[in-house]
Amino acid sequence: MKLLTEYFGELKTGEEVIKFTLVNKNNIKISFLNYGGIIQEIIVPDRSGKYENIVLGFDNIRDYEEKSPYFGAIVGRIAGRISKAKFQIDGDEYILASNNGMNHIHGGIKGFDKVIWCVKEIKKTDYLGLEMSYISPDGEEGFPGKMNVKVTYILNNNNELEMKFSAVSDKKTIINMTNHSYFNLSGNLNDDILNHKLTINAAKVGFVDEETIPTGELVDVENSVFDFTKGKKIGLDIDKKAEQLIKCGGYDHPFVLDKRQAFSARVEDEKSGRIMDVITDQPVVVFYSGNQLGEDLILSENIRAKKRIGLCLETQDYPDSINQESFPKKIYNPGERYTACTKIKFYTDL
Ligand code: G6D
Repeated sequence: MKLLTEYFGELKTGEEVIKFTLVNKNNIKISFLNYGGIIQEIIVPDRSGKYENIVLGFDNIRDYEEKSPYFGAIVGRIAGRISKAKFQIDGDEYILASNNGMNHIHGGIKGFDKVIWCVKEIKKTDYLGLEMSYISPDGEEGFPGKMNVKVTYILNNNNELEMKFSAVSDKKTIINMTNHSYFNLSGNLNDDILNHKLTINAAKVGFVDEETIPTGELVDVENSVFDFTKGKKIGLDIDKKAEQLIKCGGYDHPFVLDKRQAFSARVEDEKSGRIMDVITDQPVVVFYSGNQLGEDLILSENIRAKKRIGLCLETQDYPDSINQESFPKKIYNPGERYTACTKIKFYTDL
């Protein structure tokens, strides 16, 4: 087990960005930045033992600052969209940044993805980790309450990455965090994700409107383009003339997870043999098929991005729940701790 640190660059503010790399006994390597708590690289083997990167990212800080569609980032205070960029708690209205049309997305102009996190290294015999902490001031991005936030990343020798989120505020508030990594198991982006076989253990999917705001409808997936219960290639139905897929240019939907299953989602790449299992304590996963990725982005290793070159499985609470009558909503009282945990296991089909 090794924990390496190296200088990665400087923000425009002059703040230093450090890259932390965790290496386990099987030589699985995961790199993180103190900027945005970003997962910058995940290096895992294919069935023949070839180690390659399986997440989208940049190799310089300026691109992360200026061009990133949340590559690998911690997202918060609220993952997803808040309709009309406002919400109420006990009759008080809170106005957020409208940074996605009329709506708010992913914590605002300077969400958790764009702050410097304080990093504490964790070194144990059978795992390594990083404890990242940030104090979000009262009113930051329009959200109430001074909030102590902590994200702990753990890499163990079972080739599992565990992500634990925790936050406590001194005022009544809302919080719903996730990690926004884009995965591509082909390795070094050799292929897009359309041949990846995806399983999502979810019987219902949330429909969205033309601004990708939930309509409040939770619809059975059975025999629909949203049915991933038995595993299917992402490319099988993605371009079908289904109204919801046309609206989002692919998948960009919240799936309500069936908690009785051993895993929440599984991604398999037949060609490389790589598999990843996602297990979460959160009720929802947003599957986003990288519909808006474009060829304007030059990624690490000088690879040009393209539509659907990466997929996101954003585990979280119900999106926009504070504004959705039909969704369970959670308002945190002062001192009440928010927690969320998602584990990703990397292995091959050998
Ligand atoms: C698009 O709608 C999608 C979001 O879900 C995603 O997080 C973002 O691109 C990066 O807006």
